[in-house]
Amino acid sequence: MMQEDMIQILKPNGELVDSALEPKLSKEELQKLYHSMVMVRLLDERMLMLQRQGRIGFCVTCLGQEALAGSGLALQKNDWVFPAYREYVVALIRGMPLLDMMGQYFGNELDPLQGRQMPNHFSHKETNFVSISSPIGTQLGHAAGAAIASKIKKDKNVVITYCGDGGTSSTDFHAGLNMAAIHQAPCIFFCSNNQYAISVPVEKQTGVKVLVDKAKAYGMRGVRVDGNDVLAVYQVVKEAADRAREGKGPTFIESVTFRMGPHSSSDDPTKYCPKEKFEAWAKKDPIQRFQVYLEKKGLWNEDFDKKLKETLKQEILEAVEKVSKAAPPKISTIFEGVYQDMPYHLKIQHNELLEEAKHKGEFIDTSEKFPL
Ligand SMILES: Cc1ncc(C[n+]2csc(CCOP(=O)(O)OP(=O)(O)O)c2C)c(N)n1
Repeated sequence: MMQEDMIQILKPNGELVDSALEPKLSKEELQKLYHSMVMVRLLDERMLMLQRQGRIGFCVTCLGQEALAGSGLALQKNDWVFPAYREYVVALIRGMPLLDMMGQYFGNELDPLQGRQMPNHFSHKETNFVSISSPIGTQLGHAAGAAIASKIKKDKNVVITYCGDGGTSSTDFHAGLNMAAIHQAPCIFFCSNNQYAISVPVEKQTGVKVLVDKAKAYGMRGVRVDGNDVLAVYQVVKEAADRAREGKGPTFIESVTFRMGPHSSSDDPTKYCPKEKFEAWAKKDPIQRFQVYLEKKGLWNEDFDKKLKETLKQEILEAVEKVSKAAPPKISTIFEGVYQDMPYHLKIQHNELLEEAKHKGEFIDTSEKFPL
């Protein structure tokens, strides 16, 4: 496949490439897409700010990759998501509450994970959003396994998993795609080719010209899509999910996009990425492109946008306000959550920890707050 080949429904200027390709989405679905894309952009800006202020330890952003929302909308409620770390817009659009997300950033008693994961490594049971993997690629094998299980159980659930361009060079990429293809499992491998794996550009990452060609090696259907076109992302994932549900096997999707921010709050992209690249990709912004489409449909104007952003910013500020005041997780939580009934050796360790902390004067409070 050539580099310029990719499925596109909206041109970078927001016009339809061909009206016959336009997905039949309701007004509510289009609004849901826009709402989640704007929400995640505002959330990213705020969280990066809080990290710089030292109020949270770490964050990853999805700046420029908000069209990932389309993949979340294309799934059904009981489908499973095995994410990398940039796809929390998928969790948002599938219904993960903002307060749970905020709790996870702060890692306190309002964190559903009680501070056991790195910040920004969400998981949400109710929406089948499995814990974000930090080690590159591990989620691909987990997803293949879950998809094989779904096939055996005949439950018609589809599994989607995500990785970056760097993720396609991992050993788990091979293991995951190979297993899913052998078993014709209902699995979608969604690769966001955002051009960099931290500081390594994609051309130094792999010998192939386009990542979608890797699908061929596994005898898997491959699709290349404009990753800044939310309608195209929705459409290719919907098709892949329909095929998977009908027993037609897995699909590998290369979504061509660009990371418009740092790799994480610990990175400075100006050290390795020429500013011309940022300028060129800014013209393909997924949110602006979608705005033009929505405006033509009578679903967007500047006044509406201003009000929406004010409302969402307020929602974020209220969540920050509420969560940042919460207490640390209870110290007993380090011993809970693994076994249904705490085994005796953990009970001993638990009591020893309380005693030792008391002895050192670190805390004597039996409300069992972490001595942080
Ligand atoms: C197995 C493993 N090796 C190295 C790392 C360190 N690391 C974290 S993110 C990253 C780059 C990943 O790039 P890519 O897959 O393209 O995803 P992106 O961050 O661009 O979304 C690396 C090397 C890791 N987390 N796990």
